[in-house]
Amino acid sequence: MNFQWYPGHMAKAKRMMQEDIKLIDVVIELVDARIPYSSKNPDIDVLAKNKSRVILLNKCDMSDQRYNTAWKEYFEAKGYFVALVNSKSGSGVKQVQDIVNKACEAKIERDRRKGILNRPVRAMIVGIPNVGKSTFINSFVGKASTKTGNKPGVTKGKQWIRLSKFTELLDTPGILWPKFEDQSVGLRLALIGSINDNIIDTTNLSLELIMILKKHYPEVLTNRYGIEKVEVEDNLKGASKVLEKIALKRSCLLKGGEPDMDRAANMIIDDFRSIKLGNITLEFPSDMKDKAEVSKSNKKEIKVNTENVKTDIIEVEEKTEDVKTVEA
Ligand SMILES: Nc1nc2c(ncn2[C@@H]2O[C@H](COP(=O)(O)OP(=O)(O)OP(=O)(O)O)[C@@H](O)[C@H]2O)c(=O)[nH]1
Ligand SMILES: [Mg+2]
Repeated sequence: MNFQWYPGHMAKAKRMMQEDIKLIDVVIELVDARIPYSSKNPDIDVLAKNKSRVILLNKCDMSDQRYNTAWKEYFEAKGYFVALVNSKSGSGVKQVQDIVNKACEAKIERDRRKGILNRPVRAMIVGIPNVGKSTFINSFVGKASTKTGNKPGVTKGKQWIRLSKFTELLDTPGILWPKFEDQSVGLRLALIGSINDNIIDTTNLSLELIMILKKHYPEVLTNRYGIEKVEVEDNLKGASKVLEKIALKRSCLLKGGEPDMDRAANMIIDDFRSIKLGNITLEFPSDMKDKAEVSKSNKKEIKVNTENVKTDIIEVEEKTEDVKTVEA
């Protein structure tokens, strides 16, 4: 069975963004540098059609430095203005103003010709849940202006923030899209924490992670879990054998001495999320050319705990627009 997570507040947020897009000059989309492809919402391309586009590869402190530049170049080649940022520490955030100015050069010139001087650039900050939109805004603005938190769905309504007389930002709730064509996209989104954990089977999640580690970071399995090169197939069954070995090595055992797969799965996912496995990127620009084929071969069985799905539907608080002025 496939899983999706598109609770009511996301559909509502999308409608709200469709209304606001008229006011916007530039759309700044945050993606997660560990999964730049899977964390890029295809719905934003439709929403932001004909707008200047900026992509920020956020959380670049958690991803593998060796692939950060390759991903930057990948998106630049597609016509986006791109920056690598760590919104938490603020590293790389300063350059974003220059990038926004560059992305809006044509608009500023059009305004100038019409005699409009210094109309602020309006930027909409978009991205999937938990990608770091509010953290980025706080870092960009230089003080806490919007609420953040390490779980998806913290921002529920929209919020305008005036950065300076030249720039206004619109923070938006994180949105996903109604259907993941490629189920590995959903699993990767879950691995980085952008999908509510209680709708996902953690064992399947850990198997996706193990398959990637086995292929691209085998040394991590050896160094952290003492798993030497194992001759197993490159599929779920093979990954499951590796998980079993991890459970045994780490003494994750059930009462009868059997490996406790659930506990081992949770441990490896936590280790990944808390960077105990090191800086890991889960997908690579070089794989993108085969993406169509990969999607076809990746249709997997994924168990879903549907009982909890309903509880994820959270209503958006209908707020009046709240403009905060922050000195730049
Ligand atoms: N390491 C690291 N953590 C980050 C970075 N940016 C954000 N975070 C963390 O990621 C978590 C989510 O950040 P938020 O800013 O609340 O994310 P959001 O995109 O606004 O989330 P929603 O409002 O739920 O859609 C928080 O725990 C942040 O501290 C970053 O660049 N590096
Ligand atoms: Mg937020």
